[in-house]
Amino acid sequence: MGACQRHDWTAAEIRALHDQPLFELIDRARRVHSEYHPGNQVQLCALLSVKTGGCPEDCSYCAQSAHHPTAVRPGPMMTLDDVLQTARRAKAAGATRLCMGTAWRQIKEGGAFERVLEMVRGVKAVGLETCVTLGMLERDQAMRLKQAGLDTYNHNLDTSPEYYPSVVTTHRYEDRLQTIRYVREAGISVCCGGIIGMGETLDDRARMLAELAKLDPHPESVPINALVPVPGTPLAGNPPVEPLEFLRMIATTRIVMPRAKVRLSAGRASLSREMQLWCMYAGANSIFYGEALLTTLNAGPDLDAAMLEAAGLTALPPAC
Ligand code: SAM
Ligand code: DTB
Ligand code: SF4
Repeated sequence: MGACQRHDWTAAEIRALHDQPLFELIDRARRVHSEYHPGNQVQLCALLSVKTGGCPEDCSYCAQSAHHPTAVRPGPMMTLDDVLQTARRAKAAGATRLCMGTAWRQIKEGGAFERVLEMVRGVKAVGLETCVTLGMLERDQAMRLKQAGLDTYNHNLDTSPEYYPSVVTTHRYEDRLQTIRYVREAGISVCCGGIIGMGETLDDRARMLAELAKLDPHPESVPINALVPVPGTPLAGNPPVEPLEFLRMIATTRIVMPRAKVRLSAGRASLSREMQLWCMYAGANSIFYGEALLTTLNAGPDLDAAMLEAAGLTALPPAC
């Protein structure tokens, strides 16, 4: 069990894991997965953009940045009623968690944050785990989210510290880490991962995993996103991520952070269902479940339910 929370993984070690012959990588990841996550269960998380577009940040992958001429138009914040209706529908469709996102640089005090707190209380009362992703926050805001019943906060490191400034210039890697510290201190579980396919090297991917593994404890969930190239963003023309690279990244994440839920996240819809199942075999045990991600399409619950059934996988019950 000593290896279950190693925080001193070097990028070179991770790179060596990642680059080993594929079947050896998959075998090792599968052994870790079976030991720490027996039972063929997959967490089904619904995702909802409660405040879309017009974000002041310049993240070069993002459809919602006001810096990029994308098709996304800034919209008003959703009403509590509409969110609760979505939550009830997501629950009926089989989701166990609702993750609510806002296109904010950071949380600001005022009506919008108060409404998010109501959303957290309301979604919890519907019987779903709650997760929000609201950008940067302060210590007391994390405390207030915790008091409202928030289970998890998503805030990704997204890439390596070295590559981050090539992707985002309006905030720093250190800002991301500080937010994660506040979330942890408030006793909220941490969902933190990244994106592949933004032009980073394999060493950057390894360094990102090393940064994630430095977090003590490891993040409770680690979303691995493949870039969804959004027209109008600077990364719109990036070549698609090779499915086998997605698989290697998932397997490596599983080995480095054995206890984490590894989420096969954005980009999943462009994988065949066989490749999605290989990713689950090699360590993914969580997916976004529903018609849409934030501004782009997801695989859809009907296809997903059929895929899970075909493989004898079942939904992980909610922890709350
Ligand atoms: N504004 C908040 C923030 O940046 O943390 C929350 C919303 S932001 C859209 C959440 C995460 O979605 C990002 O950190 C990134 O990992 C992921 N994401 C956004 N656009 C993406 C894209 N086009 N492809 C893959 N992942 C993406
Ligand atoms: C995460 O790591 N991926 C999700 C969630 N956390 C908030 C977002 C994916 C967004 C994909 C692009 C879009 O739909 O705009
Ligand atoms: Fe998109 Fe979040 Fe960056 Fe804003 S802070 S541009 S919503 S990823």
